[in-house]
Amino acid sequence: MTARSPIIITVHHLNNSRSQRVLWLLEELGLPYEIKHYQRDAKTMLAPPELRAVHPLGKSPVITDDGLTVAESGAIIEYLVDRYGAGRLKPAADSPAALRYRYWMHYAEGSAMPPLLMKLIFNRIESGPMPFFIKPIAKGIAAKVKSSFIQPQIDAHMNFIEAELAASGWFAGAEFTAADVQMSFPLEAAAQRGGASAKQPRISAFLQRIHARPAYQRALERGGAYALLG
Ligand SMILES: N[C@@H](CCC(=O)N[C@@H](CS)C(=O)NCC(=O)O)C(=O)O
Repeated sequence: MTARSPIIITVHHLNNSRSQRVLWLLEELGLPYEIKHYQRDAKTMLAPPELRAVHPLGKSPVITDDGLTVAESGAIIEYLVDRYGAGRLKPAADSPAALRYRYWMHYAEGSAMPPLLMKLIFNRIESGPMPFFIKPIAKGIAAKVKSSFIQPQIDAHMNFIEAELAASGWFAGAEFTAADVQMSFPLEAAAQRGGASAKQPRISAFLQRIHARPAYQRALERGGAYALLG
């Protein structure tokens, strides 16, 4: 009988990014892992080219494990929970919470993040360098797009999420699951970009609860500073 090789999951971790939630999940599951750190370019905020050697898109998070490379936060989270969770952090397959789990796992990146990303881009257009004679026009267009389209979209999502949290305070059923880990990033980004407000006390309470979890704290210690872009 040959001994099973020990698990060595490598998280290719970009500073101030979505990969923080993968570290958090690994801490929640108590799995051994190593971190390979990558720093954003200070000017463009893009990932360094080395990350493209791991995965062609060069985005974070991406993990390598047992000869596999897994990209895309939702796919990584589902892979880790399904392969190593032994039933933890996931509702039972035939329970009503299972569909909610799947829904939020997709919704986070598929629906919640696009308007938040647009807000980040348009904030940067407003504040970025440009010739003085274009600045008033560019700022006017950015402000108009934000107020007429982006912010109403974000408000609709935040109000929807606020209502959905009413049942238990968690996204998929009565218990904390990996869907809460996946949903943490859009809510942290919204809090940073002025999307979640005092009008959404359940979202604020959710963020406070997750930030107080020992596993979340340990992930911060291992991952280093985590300040989302505004
Ligand atoms: N939907 C993807 C998004 C990946 C993504 O855009 N990651 C950002 C970090 S939060 C990134 O790598 N940005 C740097 C770049 O695009 O160069 C996921 O959830 O994994």
